[in-house]
Amino acid sequence: MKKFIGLAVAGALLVAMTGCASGGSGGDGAGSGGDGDLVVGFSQVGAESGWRTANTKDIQRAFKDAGIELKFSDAQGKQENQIKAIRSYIQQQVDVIAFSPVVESGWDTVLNEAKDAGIPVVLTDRSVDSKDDSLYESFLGSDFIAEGEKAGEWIKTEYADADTVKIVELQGTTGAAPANDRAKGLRDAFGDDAKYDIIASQTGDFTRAGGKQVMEAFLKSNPEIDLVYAHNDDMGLGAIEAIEAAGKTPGTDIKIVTVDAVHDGMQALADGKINFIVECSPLLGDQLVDIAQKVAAGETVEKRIVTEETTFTADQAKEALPDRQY
Ligand code: GZL
Repeated sequence: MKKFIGLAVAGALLVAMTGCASGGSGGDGAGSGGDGDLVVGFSQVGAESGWRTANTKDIQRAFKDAGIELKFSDAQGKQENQIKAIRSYIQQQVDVIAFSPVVESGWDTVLNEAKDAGIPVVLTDRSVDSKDDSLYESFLGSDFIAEGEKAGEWIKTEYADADTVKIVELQGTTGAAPANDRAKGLRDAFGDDAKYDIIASQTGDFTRAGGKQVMEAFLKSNPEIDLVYAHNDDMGLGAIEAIEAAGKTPGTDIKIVTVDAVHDGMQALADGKINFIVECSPLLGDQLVDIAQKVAAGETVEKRIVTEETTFTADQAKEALPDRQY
C-alpha cells in the first residue's frame, strides 16, 4: 500500500512539474518562468557591424525596460547556430521566439517545429523566403528594396549631366534579404538605362574589413571608378580606407553611397568622405516587445510592420549627429 501511495505522489509531482513547464503554448503567457512571466527567445545574426551592435543593445534595453525575460543568442553569422538556438528555445518552451534570419532561405523545417510546439515566431530586421507565411506571426523591419531605390534616385540626380557612371557595388552577406533587396532596389531605380554601368559587384559580408578587402581588389582591376554603392556603412568605411591607401580622395575622386546611418558612417558623411546615406533603423526593441506581448496573448498582429526611415546629406548629418542614439 505504501508503495502505491509513493507512486501516486511521484506521479502527481511529475504532472505538476510538466504542467508548469509546458506554459509555452503561446497563448497564456505562462512561459517557463511561471504564470504570467513572459519568456522570449531571441536569435541574433551576430556582431558584424555597427548597425547590429546598436540593434542588439536596443532589443536588450527594451525587454529589460519591459521587465520581460529575454533569452539571447548570437549566431556569429551562421544559420546553423540560429537553427540550434531556435530548437533550444522550443525545448525550453518559451512563449515567443524572435529572430533576425541571417539569410532568407532554409527556415521551413525549424519554423514548422516551432509551429508544432505552439510557439509563435516573430521575424525582426530580415525576412525569410518561405512560401508558408503561417510560419511566423509578423515581420518587423525595413523595406530594403525602397532603400536601394533611394540610393539609386540620389545617384541619378547627382549624375544627371554625366554620360556614364561607373559603379562598383559592395554587397551585403550573400543570401541575406538586405543584400538581395538593396541590390534589386538600385537596379530598379536605374531601369534599363545603360548610363549606369555596374562594373563590379561582390559581397563584403557587411563588415568593414570585408569592404576594405573587396574595394582594394576593385581598385586594382578597375582604373575608372566613379562611385561605390555599399550595402552598409561599415563596408563603405572599409572602402574609404582602401581608396585613401590608393592615393585617391573618397567623396571626391570616388563618391560613396551607403545604407544604415550609424554614427561612424554619419561622421564620414559630415567629413565629406561619404556623399549620401540611406537610413536603416536598428531601433526595433520597443516595437518587438509590443509584438511579443500581443502574440503571447493570442492577439493578431500586422503581418508586416515597416520602420520609418529617411536619408542624409552631409549637411543633414552635421545637424543630426549630436542627437543620434547610435
Ligand atoms: C539591415 C541589417 C543589415 C545592416 C547591416 O536591416 O540586416 O545587417 O544594414 C547589418 O549593417 O550587418
